[in-house]
Amino acid sequence: VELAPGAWHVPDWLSLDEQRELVAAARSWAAPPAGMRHTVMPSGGVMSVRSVCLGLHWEPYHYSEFLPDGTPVKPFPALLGALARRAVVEVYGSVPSDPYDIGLVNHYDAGASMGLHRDADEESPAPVVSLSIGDRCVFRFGNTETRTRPWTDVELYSGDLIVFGGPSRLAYHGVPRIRPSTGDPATGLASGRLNITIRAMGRRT
Ligand code: MD5
Ligand code: FE
Repeated sequence: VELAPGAWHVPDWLSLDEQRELVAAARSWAAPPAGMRHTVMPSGGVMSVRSVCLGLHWEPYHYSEFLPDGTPVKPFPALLGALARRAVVEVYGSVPSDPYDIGLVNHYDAGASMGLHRDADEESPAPVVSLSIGDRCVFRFGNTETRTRPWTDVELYSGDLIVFGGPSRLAYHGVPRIRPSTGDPATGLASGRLNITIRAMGRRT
C-alpha cells in the first residue's frame, strides 16, 4: 500500500521466525554497555521510548561513534543490512544508493509515544526501512512541509514493514499511541512494541 509518493506499508512482511530472531537479537543489543536508554532532549525533556543505536549513535541532533558517557556504540549488525536491502529491492525494485549502516531499536511500553518529527540527520537519500514487532500502534504519517495536518493515521501490526524513500524521506511522522497487550507472546516479546529502524548515513559532502 503506497501511503504517499515513495512511502510504502507492507503488512505482515516478517515471518514469525524472523520476528523471534529479531526479538532475541534485540535483547542482546539492549544489554549494557551502550544498551537501551531514554534519550534526553536539549529542552531537558525525556523521550518516553527507550532506544539503542547500532553502528552510529544518535543524540539530538547528530550522530557519533560514542554515547554521551563515552562508551562506544555497538556495531551495525549484518542481519539489519540484509533485511533493509531486501526490503528496498522488493518495494522499489532497485538497490539502495548507499550501504545501510545505522540501526535504531525503539521499545514503546504501554504509555510511550513519539511526537511528530523528521529524520533529517542523515546525509544519504536512501530510503528509511522500519519494522514493527509486538503491540500494534497508531503510526501518523504527515506531510513534508509542516508539523500540522494533513496527516494519515495507519495501524501498524507486528511484522509490518514501512519504507520511506523519494519525496517521503523527509516527511513528518510519529507514533501517537500504542495498543497495549495486542502483541503475540510467540514473538518472544512479553510486552510493548519494538520498532527497528534502519538507515544509511551516506557520505558527507
Ligand atoms: C516508529 N520511529 O515506528 C518510527 C518508525 C524514529 C521513528 O520515527 O525516528 O525512531 S521510523 C518511521 C519513518 C522514518 C523516516 C521517515 C518517515 C517515517 N516518514 O517519512 O514518515 O517507532
Ligand atoms: Fe523518525
